[in-house]
Amino acid sequence: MKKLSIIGSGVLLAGVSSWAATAPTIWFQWSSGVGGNDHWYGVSQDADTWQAMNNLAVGLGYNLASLGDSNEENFVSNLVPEQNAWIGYNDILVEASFVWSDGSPVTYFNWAAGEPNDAGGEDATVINWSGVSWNDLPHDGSRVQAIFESVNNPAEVPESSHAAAVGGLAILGFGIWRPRRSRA
Ligand SMILES: [Ca+2]
Ligand SMILES: [Ca+2]
Repeated sequence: MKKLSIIGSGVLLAGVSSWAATAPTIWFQWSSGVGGNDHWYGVSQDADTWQAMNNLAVGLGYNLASLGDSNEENFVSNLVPEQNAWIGYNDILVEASFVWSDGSPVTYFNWAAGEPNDAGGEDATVINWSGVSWNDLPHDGSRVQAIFESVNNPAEVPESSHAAAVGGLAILGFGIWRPRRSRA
């Protein structure tokens, strides 16, 4: 009996530890050459709550994706084929009044039949629900991957930071070099 309960907690812990709000490692530009807005989009590596994903995005200087029309949704949907994923659309502040977390005007939505239903209190939105529609889910309960959107490519290191990093390495190299010389 005791052994069984230990195995049970081990499984539970393994499950919990797999949730993490993680930044994308690859970003894709929806280029103006194909009718896009030149913004960059990326998918979280792991699944977590809408709230955790939104906090991560804001902390890193971008946002959960906001979708202005079906073309933008098609582009984003193809980054996570057939998987539910968070976007910025939410009614956390005022029930039944959905807004984009990045402040974009609401010009488009694509709810599945019967959604949003706020079932038991649902204030955040996933895409690719039952095909390619949207569903509202609990923003601090359900855990899926998230799609982020950034005006600039977050993977690119700004020139000023790059110069500072190179300068720092040069100083470090000099500091290591000198003691060796003085001992010789
Ligand atoms: Ca709601
Ligand atoms: Ca729902």
